Order: sequence, then structure tokens, then C-alpha cells
Amino acid sequence: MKKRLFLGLLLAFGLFLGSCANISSPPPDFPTPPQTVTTPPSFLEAYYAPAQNLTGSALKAALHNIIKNHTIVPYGTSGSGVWGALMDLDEDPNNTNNVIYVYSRRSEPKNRTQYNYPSDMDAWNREHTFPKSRSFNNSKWPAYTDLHHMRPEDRTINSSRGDRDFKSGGEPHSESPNIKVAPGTWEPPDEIKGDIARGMFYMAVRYEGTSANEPDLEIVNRATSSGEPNIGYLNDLLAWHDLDPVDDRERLRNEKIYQRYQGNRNPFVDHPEWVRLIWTEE
Ligand SMILES: [Ca+2]
Ligand SMILES: [Ca+2]
Repeated sequence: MKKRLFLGLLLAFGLFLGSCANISSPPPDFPTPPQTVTTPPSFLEAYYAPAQNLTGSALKAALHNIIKNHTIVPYGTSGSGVWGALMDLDEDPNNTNNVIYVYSRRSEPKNRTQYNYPSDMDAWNREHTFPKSRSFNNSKWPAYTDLHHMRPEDRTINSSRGDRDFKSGGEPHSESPNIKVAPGTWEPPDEIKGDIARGMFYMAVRYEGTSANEPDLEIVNRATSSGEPNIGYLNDLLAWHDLDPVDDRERLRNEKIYQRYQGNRNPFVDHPEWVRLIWTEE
């Protein structure tokens, strides 16, 4: 009798251990969960409280006050400053040794930087998606290193983008056919169009010319030229914002910039509906 009880207990214990093992060790080919981020709604409500129920220029001014005075990331050398931050922010979710280039969407080793490999023409460097020639070409100025618009890109593709305005249309880029190029304009692939547009909306609100070393950046619906603090084209950027809505990857990037680097957020990633409360097609 006792022996049977003992065997029964042993069997039950064995089944218990077996079920524990099933819970704690997933099958070997279990995919890595995608990186996601959830911000408590109560936090965002408090962060954006001064902007609630506003529209137009009042909303723009309230958002400016919320996101100004961010922690300035140094431009940096080697893996530090902006280099190091981009290795984190634009990391390939399927290969953590790599970054994804912003326009060409290529996945390349993080350490394949122009800094580390000066003669490698396909190495990456730091692309200012709002061109620095638009009135902030000084590495000490906040806009020059602002991670909300900084991205990794192949150095020759970066240089062919130059200071072109964003606009749909043109011929496939010889090195990366998903990019379209026309005289003076640049169209990135669909999957990143909205991210880029929201970066431009952020820059227009963050930089209002209210502090030293800060131009008043704005979005216009025309071709821009070197030295002026503007980027085109507004109507295309609004269309791109609708075409490529905010996803978890973009939310994660925004969250990392807020928590790890700058202490400020892109309001248009958190509240995409605010774009059209400030801007309308021209
Ligand atoms: Ca996107
Ligand atoms: Ca502005």
C-alpha cells in the first residue's frame, strides 16, 4: 500500500516537473519575440497635458515648450555620441550586430562605419534627414545631433541625397532602386516614408528660433535652397505620414531616444493625429 502511494507521488512529481520544463523551455526554434514597447497612457497624458485640446499654432507652441531643452548628444567619435546611439536606435531586430540603413534599407554591421573604415565607400555614416545645410551646419548646435532626425546610411547614398527636398517621383537610384531621385528631390521607400515625415514635423516644432544656436526650421511646399531653414515638400510629407502609419518599431525608437539619450519625445509618433491639427496641404 505504502509502496503504491510512493509510486503514485513519484509519478505525480514527475508529471509536475515535466510540465514545468514545458513552461520554462520553449522549443529550440521558438522565434525571438519582436521588440515592443508599451508606454502607460497615464504617462503620455501627463507629458502632453499642456497640449491637450489645442489646435494650430497654439498646439505647435505648447508642443515646442514640452520638447525643447533636450539633452544634447555629442556628435562623437568611433562608437560614441551619435555613432553609438544610432547603433542602438537603428539596430536590425533580426540581427543585433547590424544596423538598418535608412533609405537603402540594407542591414550592415554596426562597426562598418566610415569612421572605422575610411576607404570603404559602402560603410555607413550619419545622415541628417533634415539637411544640416538648412541653417544648422555646426556640430555643436542641438539640431546637428538631434537623434529624432539622424539615421545611418551608406556614405555614397548619403552624399547623393545631399540636401534634396523630400518629394515623390523620379528615377530609381542606381545603387538602391527603391529610392527614387529627380532633380532636387528624393523619395525614400514606402516603409520608411512616414518615419521620415514625422521626423520633419518634429524638427519644425522643436526648432522655433527661440534659443541661441537654434534656427526656426519649417516645412514648405516648394523647392528649398542652401542656407534657408526650410525643407520641402509639405504635401508629400503629409501624404507619406498617412501612407506609412506609426508602428511598434518606430515607437520603440522614440521611447529609446526619450529614455536613454535626449529626454524628449516626438509628439507625432505618440499622437499622429496632431500632424493635421497643425499642418494642411498647400
Ligand atoms: Ca514606417
Ligand atoms: Ca519651427
